[in-house]
Amino acid sequence: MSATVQSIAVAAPEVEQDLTDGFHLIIDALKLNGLNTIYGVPGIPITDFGRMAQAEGIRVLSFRHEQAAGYAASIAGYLTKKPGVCLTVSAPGFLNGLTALAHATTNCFPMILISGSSEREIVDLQQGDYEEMDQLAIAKPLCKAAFRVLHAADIGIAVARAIRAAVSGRPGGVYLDLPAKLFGQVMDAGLGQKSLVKVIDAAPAQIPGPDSIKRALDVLKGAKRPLIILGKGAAYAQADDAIKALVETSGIPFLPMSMAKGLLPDTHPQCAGAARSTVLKDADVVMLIGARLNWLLSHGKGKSWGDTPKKFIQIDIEPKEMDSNVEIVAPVVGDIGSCVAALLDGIGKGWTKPSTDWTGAITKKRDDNISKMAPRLMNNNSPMDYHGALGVLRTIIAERPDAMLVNEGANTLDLARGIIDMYKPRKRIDVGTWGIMGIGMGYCIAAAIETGKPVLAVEGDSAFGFSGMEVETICRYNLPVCIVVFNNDGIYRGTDVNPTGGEDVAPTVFVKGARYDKMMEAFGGVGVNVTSPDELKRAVNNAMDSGKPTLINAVIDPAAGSESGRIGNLNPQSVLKKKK
Ligand code: ADP
Ligand code: TPW
Ligand code: MG
Repeated sequence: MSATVQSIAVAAPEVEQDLTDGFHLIIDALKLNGLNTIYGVPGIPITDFGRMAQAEGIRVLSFRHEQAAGYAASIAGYLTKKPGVCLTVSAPGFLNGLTALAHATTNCFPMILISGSSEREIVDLQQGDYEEMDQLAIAKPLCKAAFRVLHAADIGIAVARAIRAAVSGRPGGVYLDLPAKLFGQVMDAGLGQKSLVKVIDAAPAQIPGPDSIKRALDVLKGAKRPLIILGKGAAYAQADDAIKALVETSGIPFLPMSMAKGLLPDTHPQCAGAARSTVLKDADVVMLIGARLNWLLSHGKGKSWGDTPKKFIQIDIEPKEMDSNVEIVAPVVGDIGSCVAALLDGIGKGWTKPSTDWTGAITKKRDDNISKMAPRLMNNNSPMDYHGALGVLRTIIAERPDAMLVNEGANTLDLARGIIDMYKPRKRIDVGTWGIMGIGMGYCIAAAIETGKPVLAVEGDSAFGFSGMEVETICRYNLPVCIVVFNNDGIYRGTDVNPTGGEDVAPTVFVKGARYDKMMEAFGGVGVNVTSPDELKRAVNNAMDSGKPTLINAVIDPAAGSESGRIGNLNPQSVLKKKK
């Protein structure tokens, strides 16, 4: 009897074919490749996709704006070496996410922007679909690669290509265009499963040529005043032990770029961070490790590099980076782990450390600068100046070196970078290559999610405003994020006046005495208003101990900042301006 029943049950599936669809295949492809977190904003045509992804165990974090979700994905890529995934709706959602995709590409962070889109036949005939836009064409010039998938059977390959493009070679942003109909397309489940690709060795080691290593070592050996500059590429590479060994074995002073701070502690005896202008001027050989000679290093020439002739050695995975601004006498092309290991190998044999004339001069300069700054960091002025407030945060990070530090603003950025020492790799994340405002809350969210560590965000009041609505997201997911808003009533300073005497305030000025802390309270988080460094210290420590979402409105003297922070030299000003 039971056999008869069974045979009927067995026969049935042969008739009713086992099916899968685009929704499931995309989810399966992401999961198969260890992409388990999505940052995005729901809507047509990806609402159900987000729901189903959550149901299948992917962490789906819903933001208030795609740009913040995109920035979160970009920094997730930086922190994990796996592409961060951002999911958006078509046209406007896509465009909102696109800024972050371009940012990821510019900063060499791996990221995949997945956007729903309209059907080709309507877009190409420009028939005016709901949120119609030729997204693929628009994305292409702004990212490393862009792909569109029209058939469910191609999803596996498309996701694999996107992952490889994002993480191999110089990392960057990839756009994946998914037209609405793709999600519902069905196919045989077995064939679907077979079509998925688990990417093997997505970012293969790139071994430098032995000649390039020998050339670099010869140049280094001929140096009297060598310097190593560590960039965020070195931090990204996660070759921390090899880099430490190279720096310490060679005895060469090092200068960390902003996000490379902490790769070796800023308090390391060889750290030249507090003697930056001296080492740039006086070094005769400079070895760049994962740092480009772009505007952040004055293009490798001009006044800040002084009169001493320089020879540059550059370690980078991107061959085209060599000679981009000045001649590189010893290009070393490869991944940083492999290049640094090879250099270390070569250095072992008969290496002489730099003279104490050079290292001693740097140490003296550094110690002088640090002791000159020390009293300013201890002031307890109210309203606060930047130094008093940052002196407190400097101590807090020294006591909590595992915390993630997010930083944006102008004065708030430049002064925090100089004052707050970092102790561990990849703890400081900031405005990056573009000096972009708006990364703040997205970075906080991704930093908390990806690292599980408490996050301290040091935010200019203007900078904070670009992504401020995401405090709701932070409260909703109950993330251990403490945001300190340096509230100086505006951009750079809150003291500008409208020269016409008209009713409008000056373009750089905000509402005076604004209370950003109330925004946090609106969503159930903790809001605190502080007016002195002592109060600030207490509030931040409370927040970091409790792990509760907290926003501290730190009242800063509106006259304390300077125009454009430390990069006023890049700010064009009319010589024809009327003198007051
Ligand atoms: P910073 O702003 O800190 O000076 P940049 O973003 O200008 O740093 O430079 C980072 C560089 O690191 C880029 O040129 C990029 O190609 C390179 N890079 C990124 N990852 C690696 C890696 N794994 N190996 C070698 N170079 C890398
Ligand atoms: C996307 C231009 C650079 S810095 C800044 C702006 C608007 C804000 C500075 O004020 P803040 O800091 O944050 O209050 P502080 O301490 O000096 O008062 N749009 C984008 N990126 C940039 N960089 C800008 C505008 C800018
Ligand atoms: Mg400000």
